[in-house]
Amino acid sequence: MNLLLIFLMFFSSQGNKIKIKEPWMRISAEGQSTALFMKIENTGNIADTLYKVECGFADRVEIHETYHQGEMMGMREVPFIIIPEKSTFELKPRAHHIMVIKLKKDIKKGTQEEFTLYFKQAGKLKVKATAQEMQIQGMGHKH
Ligand SMILES: [Cu+2]
Repeated sequence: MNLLLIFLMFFSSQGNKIKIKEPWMRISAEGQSTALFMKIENTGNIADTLYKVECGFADRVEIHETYHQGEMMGMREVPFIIIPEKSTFELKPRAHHIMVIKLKKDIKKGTQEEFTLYFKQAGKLKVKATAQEMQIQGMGHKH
């Protein structure tokens, strides 16, 4: 059976089993980057995969993970995040996050911006994230 057909079968049988909770992003300025965080709850009986994120106000959006190398902490792009069935995956500072690179405008505290998330099973989901100050000290986010 071809992959597209399998995809369509899952798509039609799954319904909306993915719930996005508490989406927020770090305040930032035009020309710089920010990061988007949220909890992704999968209430379905099969795993789902987040493989792409888009927004209309940045040059590029990537899915990132952080890693440790001795004393150093870095981050790198990953092609997707798998959310196992009946579980919640949390994107948070110092862990997985959505990197929003080269902003076309300032992201001020309290403003809301829309993102589109693409899941293999749940399809396309739109979320509105609220801009907040980063709570954790010493979090460097350099590109
Ligand atoms: Cu990053």
